[in-house]
Amino acid sequence: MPTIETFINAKFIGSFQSHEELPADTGDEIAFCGRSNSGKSSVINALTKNKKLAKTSKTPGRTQSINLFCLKDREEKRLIDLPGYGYAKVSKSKRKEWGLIIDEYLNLRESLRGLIIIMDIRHPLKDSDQMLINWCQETQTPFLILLNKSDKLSKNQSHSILGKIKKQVSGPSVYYEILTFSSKDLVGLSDLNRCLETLLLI
Ligand SMILES: Nc1nc2c(ncn2[C@@H]2O[C@H](COP(=O)(O)OP(=O)(O)OP(=O)(O)O)[C@@H](O)[C@H]2O)c(=O)[nH]1
Ligand SMILES: [Mg+2]
Repeated sequence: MPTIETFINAKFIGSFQSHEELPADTGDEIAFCGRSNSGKSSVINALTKNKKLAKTSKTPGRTQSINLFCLKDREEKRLIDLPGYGYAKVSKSKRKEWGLIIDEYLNLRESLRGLIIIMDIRHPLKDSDQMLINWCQETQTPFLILLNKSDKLSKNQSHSILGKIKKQVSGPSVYYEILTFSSKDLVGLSDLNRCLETLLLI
């Protein structure tokens, strides 16, 4: 399959409020997670070349449930848009609820094959990001870190942050990569395609 075509025309399956509501736990899934407003939904739209597929917003807290998408013609291969964590302005009870949704998804979903951890390159590696990385290392779950919104910085600045993050993220051997990315100008898109194909299609 030609790299750039794989994720185009992905389809929306549905939006689910909890782990119990999710469709059958068979096939393979890659979950997009990270802090609120880091650009998880935008990355899915960049990847699938469909700006309307996952709902995005300037206001953090847009994605409030687990949203499932499947590849065109391959319904058993799915992309998962998770709610964001760490957004201080939503109520404590909402934050707890979203945290629970994410925790349950990560810990109970058998189809999960890897995580795409998305950070705003200007605010990388917050505690919650580090917790996700630790979880991946402990559970031997492959992960890919996208330092998103790199269009907001110069190439030099982005490169230097990439170098720093690479030094800070190390640990037990599990497949991982770290890329600078921009869902606005599509920097890193072909590398994202390549990594996702490795995680999802092999
Ligand atoms: N400049 C720039 N803006 C971006 C980029 N990616 C996303 N954004 C913007 O960041 C805001 C948040 O994007 P979303 O994709 O909704 O972020 P999210 O992580 O899904 O947010 P929640 O669902 O609220 O957790 C939107 O205004 C996007 O247009 C990027 O690469 N560059
Ligand atoms: Mg979102």
